[in-house]
Amino acid sequence: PVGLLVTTLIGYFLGSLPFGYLVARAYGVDIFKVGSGNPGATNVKRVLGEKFGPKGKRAGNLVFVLDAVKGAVAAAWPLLPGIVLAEERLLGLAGLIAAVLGHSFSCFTKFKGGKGVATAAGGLVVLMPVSCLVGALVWLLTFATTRYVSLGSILAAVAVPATSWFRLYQGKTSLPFSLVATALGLFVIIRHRENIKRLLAGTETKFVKKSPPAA
Ligand code: NKO
Repeated sequence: PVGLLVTTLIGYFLGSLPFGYLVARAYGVDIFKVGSGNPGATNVKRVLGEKFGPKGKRAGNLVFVLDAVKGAVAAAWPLLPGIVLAEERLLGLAGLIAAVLGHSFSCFTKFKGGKGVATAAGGLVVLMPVSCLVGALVWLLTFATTRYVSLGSILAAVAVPATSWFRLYQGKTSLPFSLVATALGLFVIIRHRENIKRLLAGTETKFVKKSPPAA
């Protein structure tokens, strides 16, 4: 129980680190007030890319890396050799859930936050690499064909638990992993509810490469 408490608190703290907000603020932008209003990598890249060009786009990529790394660290540290916390492997799952909740309800930004995609992906790389790989492929394929980042995230959030349940059926994973994959998937989908409304209404923003102005 002490292990669970410590893992959860550290996970929540790491997840709360508001990298999207901080990186945008370094460029003088309040990310909660522009674009989709989401402090995630997509909106930072969208908004800073428009204002500052390639440098701004790189800032968006940096937010993805930082948000993913905090999820990975929250999930991985309880599993490091030499760290003896009673329930061991399952604690990584608790750390990841706490990190995603921290990311979305950050104690540093008045309990506002992002949609949890990058943070979940970082933790899943560590804890469920196969399901994560399938999710990433679904994300890439969806984005490449539709240019909707949000739809990619939503379908990845279906693919990750689906893969995990299939692996449970194959005897290659255990129930807690499939349950956590399902919880994370549902959470990510619920966080995209405004995107879902826009997708259905046909008003969701596509992530388009700006073509250079005609000569
Ligand atoms: O601003 O509302 P917006 O259009 O920004 O943003 C919607 C977007 C929010 O998410 C992000 C993070 C972008 C990360 C993209 C990398 C995707 C790698 C996919 C790995 C699959 C893991 C899915 C985990 C679900 C449980 O969606």
